[in-house]
Amino acid sequence: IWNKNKVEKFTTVDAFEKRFIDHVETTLARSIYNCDDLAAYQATSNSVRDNLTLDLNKTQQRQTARDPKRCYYLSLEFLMGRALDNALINLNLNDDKGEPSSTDGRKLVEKGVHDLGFKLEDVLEQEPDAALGNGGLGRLAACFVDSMATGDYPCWGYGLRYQYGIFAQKIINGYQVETPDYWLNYSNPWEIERSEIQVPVSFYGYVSRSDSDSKEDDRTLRPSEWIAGERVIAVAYDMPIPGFKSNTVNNLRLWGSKPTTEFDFAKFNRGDYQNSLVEQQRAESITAVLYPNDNFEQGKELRLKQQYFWCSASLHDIIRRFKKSRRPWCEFPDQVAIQLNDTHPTLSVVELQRILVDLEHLPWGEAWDIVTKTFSYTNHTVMQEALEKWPVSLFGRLLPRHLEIIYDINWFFLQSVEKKFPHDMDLVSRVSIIEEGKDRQIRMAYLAIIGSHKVNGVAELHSELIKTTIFKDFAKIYGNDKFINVTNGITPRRWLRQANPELSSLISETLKDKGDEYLLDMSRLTKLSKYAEDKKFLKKWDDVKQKKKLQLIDLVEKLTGHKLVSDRSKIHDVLFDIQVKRIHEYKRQQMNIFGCIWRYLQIKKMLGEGKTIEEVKEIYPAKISFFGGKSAPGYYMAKLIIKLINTVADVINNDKSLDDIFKVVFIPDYNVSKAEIIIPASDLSEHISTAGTEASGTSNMKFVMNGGLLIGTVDGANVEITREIGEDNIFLFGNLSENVEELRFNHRFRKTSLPESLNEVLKSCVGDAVFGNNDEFRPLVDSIKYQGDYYLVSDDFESYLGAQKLVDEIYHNNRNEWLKKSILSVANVGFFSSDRCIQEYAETIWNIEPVKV
Ligand code: DL6
Repeated sequence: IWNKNKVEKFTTVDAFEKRFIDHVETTLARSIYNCDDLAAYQATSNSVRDNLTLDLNKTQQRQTARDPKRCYYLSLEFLMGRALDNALINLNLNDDKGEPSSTDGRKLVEKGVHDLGFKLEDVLEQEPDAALGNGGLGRLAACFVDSMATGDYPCWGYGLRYQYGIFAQKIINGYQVETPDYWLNYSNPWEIERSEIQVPVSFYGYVSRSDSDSKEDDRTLRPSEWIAGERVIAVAYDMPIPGFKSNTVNNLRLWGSKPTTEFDFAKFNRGDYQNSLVEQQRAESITAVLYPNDNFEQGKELRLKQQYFWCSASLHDIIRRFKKSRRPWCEFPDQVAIQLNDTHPTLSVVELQRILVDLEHLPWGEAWDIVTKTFSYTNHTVMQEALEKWPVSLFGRLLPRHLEIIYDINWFFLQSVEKKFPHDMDLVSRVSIIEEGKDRQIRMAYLAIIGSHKVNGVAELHSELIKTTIFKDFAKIYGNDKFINVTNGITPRRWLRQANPELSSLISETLKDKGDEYLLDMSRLTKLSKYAEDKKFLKKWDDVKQKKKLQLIDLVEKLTGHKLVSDRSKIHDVLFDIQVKRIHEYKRQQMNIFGCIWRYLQIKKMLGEGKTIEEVKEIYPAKISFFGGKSAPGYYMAKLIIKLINTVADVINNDKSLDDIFKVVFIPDYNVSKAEIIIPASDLSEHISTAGTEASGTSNMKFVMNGGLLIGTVDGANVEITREIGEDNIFLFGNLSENVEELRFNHRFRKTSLPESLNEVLKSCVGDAVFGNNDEFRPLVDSIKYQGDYYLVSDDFESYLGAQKLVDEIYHNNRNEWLKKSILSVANVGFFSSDRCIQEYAETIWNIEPVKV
């Protein structure tokens, strides 16, 4: 009976339409006559999800049968964006085995939706972003799960199902105002609630040890019992992750918290309803919100609770799966690889050791050997303020047994260091997991390094820097084998095919690649080089860009309600210069806006000298500078930068004398779905961090993939981008990372003077000057003039202006040269596919292989 009535995937337009109507009438309980765009989105998503779920089940059965080594990617953030369009692109309409079907799933659904009276575009617009991340780290995780499925790797992601994602940003009077992002408002068709998968997670309490166990000398070797004080339940929510042209659908398991069924009946019985519910609300609060900081750690108890909740539930799940195959524990690392996405999941190292020693009764050494062979750790930042530390007091109260285990891990580790470097007691104290002081702290990065067999940075320069700066001592202790580099990547399915269907079709048409195979094998793009001087092709390439620029104009006009350009037919002459990313002093949006101010002041000077607008345009051709990005809510300087950008925009955009030759725009609420419109529209994008501060950057890769040129410092992945696309095709400027220390020293202890250009700009930002705004921006100005200019704006400003001048010249005087650079950049961007990156992780760190049909 089961076989006869097997549920089938839809593989034809008719079958899709039938499935759609079924969902409208049953799942949504609506009539087809009362079906709006939102209902159409939900019915389409549910129909597509049915297909994915069937493939998810098959993938899991296949993997269970073959029992390969699997990898689990633990990330506190997965910045997925919208799911439907991506699912359509990756939709595999093949029924069962073998090669995935060649039918274009997206076209099929588009036709079905159209037959039913809707436009796919409008339907797609209904979906809220799954914004469960802050920025780079979370979006990287989202690209990775796409590539894992595409490469048929047996990998799962584990994260948290926050009810509120990253806040929505409103700009009111030029200031950022945060509003909650309740993304689950209309239910989420992309998740499968597994109410049967419930894992209890404990907190607080004390450690119990029998008398015979409490001997000082061997306490570490004995299991202990943790008598917990609070218990909550982790419930699994699964998101199917389809691969592109693959039969694999992997799983992203997100945990939601809920109370145990134990209820404070006494309080309830007394009529104290409010308090009887407190415990329940406390349990639910664990996964209520995403912490909105990136590159900064705050030691908040709820955050530590989130981390343990997630690590404990995930490990429990991983172990349950491992135990099914009845292998001995020593085979655990042959079956399981766990990647720590930054230090946030480091508690899982301790939790695994606890489970093995306390619950499975393995000897300490044997357990630790298993642990270190299982874990590996990716570092995403060298910024001191982002390195996670937890006060010992807080930690010990929440996780008393884990604190003991950390002490013991530390004790064994420090012994081994002492043995290896007997005369270097300073080294021993420097590498301790416990930072001594008034308020003792646990250094999570040290724990992650000690508990892992591999540690990687995310771009070559970054991986070198961690070995010579923050983890220098560890590089000395462990040697070069443990510290490796895996340069980041991005998925071309979302960032080229989905974000830029126009460019994608031009590429497939030019490469005669009907099946879009280049999205899997990006080396095929190199064939585009031969068209870099072909006039007809240049025209087509340029047409795509202009179309994307108009789409961005539409978006901005819709969001701000203001007309941005008066004559759309002239857009071809206007250079779109874009900087979109989190707002941070190290990313130097302030330098960009100072550059805008400089441009404005120069234009005004020329006009004041009686030059005509045409004459001005010869030197400062038409340009729009776009900014976008969120600041952490408590980051004062970043918020001031947003206000400055909006203040400058206000003055410039309202200055009629400029006759539209220069505009500045702040795009509110930058997120993944807006990025998909913004990035393809760039002529130029800015990646201008102080050298040595940006670990990699990934938007740089996205812009290049869409034919935008970069202006940037020699930092993060800009270095490898330059190598791949050629230094003639990128506008590099500024000091190198090896000079940063000396420059900072000079600012602090010697007098360094500001360049005249910057002086002039800063003067216009204080007091009652044109951008002064009652001296509001004084702290920004002072940080450069009097407080050491930590981010070296003054050292790089002149060379930044120089690079911008070159940009203007080439864009306006030699458009074909510009287009050639753009084509050559796309032709050589293949290295930055996350497929390459995941393959490197799989081969060099995880030691896993694809599981194909
Ligand atoms: O590795 C992904 C991404 C890098 O591209 C960025 O350069 C880096 O800033 C970012 N880091 C974070 C937060 N880091 N921490 N902790 O998002 O990672």
